[in-house]
Amino acid sequence: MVAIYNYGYVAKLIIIGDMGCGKSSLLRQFTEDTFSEKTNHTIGVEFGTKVIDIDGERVKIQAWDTAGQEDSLSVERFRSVTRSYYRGSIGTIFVYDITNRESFDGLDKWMTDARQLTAPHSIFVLVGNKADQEARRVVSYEEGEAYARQNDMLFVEASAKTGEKVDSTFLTLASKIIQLVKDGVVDPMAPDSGVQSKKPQDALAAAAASASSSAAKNNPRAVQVNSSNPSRFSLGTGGCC
Ligand SMILES: Nc1nc2c(ncn2[C@@H]2O[C@H](COP(=O)(O)OP(=O)(O)O)[C@@H](O)[C@H]2O)c(=O)[nH]1
Ligand SMILES: [Mg+2]
Repeated sequence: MVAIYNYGYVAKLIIIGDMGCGKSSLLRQFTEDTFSEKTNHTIGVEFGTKVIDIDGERVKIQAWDTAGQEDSLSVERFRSVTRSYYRGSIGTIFVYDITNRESFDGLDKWMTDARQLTAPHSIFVLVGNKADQEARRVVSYEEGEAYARQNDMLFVEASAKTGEKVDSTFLTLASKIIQLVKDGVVDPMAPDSGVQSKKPQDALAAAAASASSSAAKNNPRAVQVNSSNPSRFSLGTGGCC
């Protein structure tokens, strides 16, 4: 039986960065259009989802929101927990706080894991959050942009508070992901690719392919006979088709 979904693809993302830079707030602004001055610390890993329309496709974004701890012991413990989430993601959103220099300096440690553990074609986005706090800014736009350029990332300054550039960041990322699928770089039928097709026609094609390969495995003679007797195709026709 083929399940019917109201979206064609599920794309898995991971959101990383130091504690307090606004990861959970960005995700909540995207999924629920809300912002709170007081947020609870994320414990472990949580996730949010939203279905969006992009380039003629309905895509369910499933974003893993991680807990970034401040002290080095927790960072180490936490990093080992999140490592497993990188593997199944197709996009990584790195967040820093434009009013907090340490959160910007901390990007390198997140980058190390992300580079090692994500697929080579995985898309990286750098978000300088809290753009509404211009008076408290300590990291310039140019610094953020340069870091993104050096590390082959998209770059945006956003505000989870006002919603500025939040939806557009997720939409741009989703659009790049769908392009990877359309270009054949990512296989949406491979379980760990970070994008899964939920289209009935893809499920049917996969089921048919697996049925024919298991039929061939169960009955190797049938394959042998056919392939060693090509002339049977011309029987009765007097020629070849
Ligand atoms: N002014 C402002 N505050 C923000 C913004 N994003 C998050 N915050 C605040 O920053 C604090 C930490 O946010 P949170 O989402 O929990 O950060 P996380 O630890 O990275 O998940 C909270 O008090 C939020 O209200 C933003 O864009 N602008
Ligand atoms: Mg959080």
